[in-house]
Amino acid sequence: MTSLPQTRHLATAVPGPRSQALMSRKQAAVSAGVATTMPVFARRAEGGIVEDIDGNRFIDLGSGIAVTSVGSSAPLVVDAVVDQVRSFTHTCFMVTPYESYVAVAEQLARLTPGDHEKRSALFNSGSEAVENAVKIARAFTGKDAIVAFDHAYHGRTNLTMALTAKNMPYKHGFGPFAGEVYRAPMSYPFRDVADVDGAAAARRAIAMVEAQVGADNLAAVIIEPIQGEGGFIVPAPGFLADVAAWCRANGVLFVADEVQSGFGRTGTWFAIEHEDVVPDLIVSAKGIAGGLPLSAVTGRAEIMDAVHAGGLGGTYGGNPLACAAALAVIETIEGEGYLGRAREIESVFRERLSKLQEADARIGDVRGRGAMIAVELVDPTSGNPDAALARAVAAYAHGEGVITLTCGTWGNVLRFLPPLSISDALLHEGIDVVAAGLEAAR
Ligand code: PLZ
Repeated sequence: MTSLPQTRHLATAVPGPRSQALMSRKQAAVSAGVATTMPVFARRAEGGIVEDIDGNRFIDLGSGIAVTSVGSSAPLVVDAVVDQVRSFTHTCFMVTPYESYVAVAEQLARLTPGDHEKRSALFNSGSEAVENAVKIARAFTGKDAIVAFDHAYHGRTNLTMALTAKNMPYKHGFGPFAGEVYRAPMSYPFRDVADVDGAAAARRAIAMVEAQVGADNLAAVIIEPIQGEGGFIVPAPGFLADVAAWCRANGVLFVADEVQSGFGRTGTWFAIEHEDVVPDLIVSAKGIAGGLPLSAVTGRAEIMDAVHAGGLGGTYGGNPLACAAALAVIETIEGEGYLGRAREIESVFRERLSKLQEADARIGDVRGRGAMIAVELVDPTSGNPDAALARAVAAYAHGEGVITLTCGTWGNVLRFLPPLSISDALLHEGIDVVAAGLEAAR
């Protein structure tokens, strides 16, 4: 197959006629509960480009929500999966195990923070891995309660909906939710008053947990080191370390949900490394397998081994195609120097977005790390979230051939999650379009 031209190209209006026709078929066949960000259907994707069925080529600033970090159909991933699919597609690791699952667990032990002995268990989705992290934490500690944070997103299954903060669209009408889940205040530098630094925000969260839950009842605290769906919120320096230290001192497990922030996206393998914190359990998914469904819980050996034999598993968890892909993703990230590339992408965004911010009071905040960067859009006079502006800029970008996503508790954050395989030229062009969208919305 010839490679996909790495250029933005509008062959038709967006959406084009083929996508419009497919959208009607979708409406007649797919649940209305499954909505799409973009009005177009994909045909191919590679590097920094997604091509639709009408021949439009979009600059990809989304990576399918932080999944195709090494690019879609990255060569090593394609080869590894093709080789595997010819050998066997599935045996079930719980029935007839295979080497690649073990090899992925070995790689996770090497790449996750901390030099203690580790074990992993593999699953299919981020939500499923988060659920299993909770199971493991409860089995090890013999305690029930779990603390999650304001603005958290941990998934759409029943237990992970309980952990997720935002009602619409994730929870609305779907209760009752799993019990023994408590919520603590997050460190949110842009919206916290000035004297709430990381240490103060940690004291605030810990005080709430001590008063309303109690360490003796608390199995684990789960947190995204950089919140994803909640608005790319980077907690103030020291917040994560102080919360983790309190957990350690009180027999509570510290669980890092790195489903979105992990696997090289922020310029380190895991975002928590920026804060020098070693979690007890760490959850990976999304970018781990280049688009094949795979997730993992990795943690201290004594915690992971506290579960009785047969207590963890699932038909497809650690599927051989997904494991082959994950090993190829790791090889690609290391071979291509993609951790460094993520940091370069951060500099490009920071420079451009900070310049835009200087001239535009609607850009309240520019934040994030590596190839996980966002702008929070506000009403310049009140500072209130401006979701309509975020929607308008995203819609403008979509129409001009750039895939952008929004996020945030109030929907007012434009987030950028390009594949690490994108070129600087495409990044700049994508940012140009976003800037034009901001101007058009004035
Ligand atoms: N934890 C931190 O970001 C998935 C969700 C998109 P799954 N985020 C994208 C949507 O609208 O469903 C996510 C995450 C964090 C857990 C999850 C859940 O991962 O693979 O979607 O189950």
